[in-house]
Amino acid sequence: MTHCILIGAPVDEGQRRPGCLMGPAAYRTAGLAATLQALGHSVEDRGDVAPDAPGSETCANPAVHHLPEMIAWTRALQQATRDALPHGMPIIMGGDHSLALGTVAGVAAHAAEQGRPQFVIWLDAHSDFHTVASTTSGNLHGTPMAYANGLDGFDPFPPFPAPIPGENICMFGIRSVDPAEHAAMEPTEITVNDMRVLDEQGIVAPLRAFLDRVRAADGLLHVSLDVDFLDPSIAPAVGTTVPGGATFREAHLVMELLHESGLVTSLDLVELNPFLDERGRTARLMVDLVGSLMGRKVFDRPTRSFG
Ligand code: B3U
Ligand code: MN
Ligand code: MN
Repeated sequence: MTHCILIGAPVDEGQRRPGCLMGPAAYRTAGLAATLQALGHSVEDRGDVAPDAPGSETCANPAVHHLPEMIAWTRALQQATRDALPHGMPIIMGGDHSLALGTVAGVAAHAAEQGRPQFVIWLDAHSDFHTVASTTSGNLHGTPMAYANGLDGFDPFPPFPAPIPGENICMFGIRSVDPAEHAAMEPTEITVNDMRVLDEQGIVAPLRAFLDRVRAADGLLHVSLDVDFLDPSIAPAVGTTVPGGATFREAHLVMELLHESGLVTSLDLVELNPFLDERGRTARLMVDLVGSLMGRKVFDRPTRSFG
């Protein structure tokens, strides 16, 4: 049984399509808390994070928008995530993916305090490996992985508390990478399981290989689930749909394997834009995936056999 701590992060400023700020309300409406309770977990909803008033930071890249707002969110979400971790498993209900600038900073700070290594699984169509300096869209939801990996080019942001080494980062579902991100990832040890890898090897072998490393290192594991990891045919409520994503079964299998590992210590749910949804189906799918991550299954495999 896990104590689940729901944290609303209605962040909309990391991209240009309004609506992600309605995400936390959609997860509550779709029954996230009841789903967790039905699985035997306790749930505490800490409400929505409210950042301090933005400052007046600037940067050299003219494309970047909402920089002071993003810095304020990053500070507030780092604190909220860090505060929650000693008490249970934070589940951050976004909000666009820029919220991970703060949440991953929070988990990394906590892990450093515990003297344990931090690992991250990034489930996303995108690598989100731009810096504030390299982004051409100016959308800071495309930057949190580079921040977490300790790259330069985040000047106006607070320094990342304990940069996460590339060996501890694993990306799944990747199918859209900009040239600057590609160049920046080249020298790193990040495991990039793009769709080609998943088509050839499936989900199980690459995921188990990474989870074995987390277990061997006694690491903490943060999962960041972007709606666009999923194929747009099953998850339309996202601003940046990319064809060829994970199927319904692949996504549930990822979640089931993560549950079986017993290693997950924190979770982001990001990029849900309820304004683009079809009668709540994407919100409900995301809640169902959290159900699988937290232990919902048809039968317990080791004790059941029909063969
Ligand atoms: N890499 C592009 C596109 C993008 C990144 N994350 C999302 N879209 N959701 C960019 O704007 O940085
Ligand atoms: Mn993303
Ligand atoms: Mn994405």
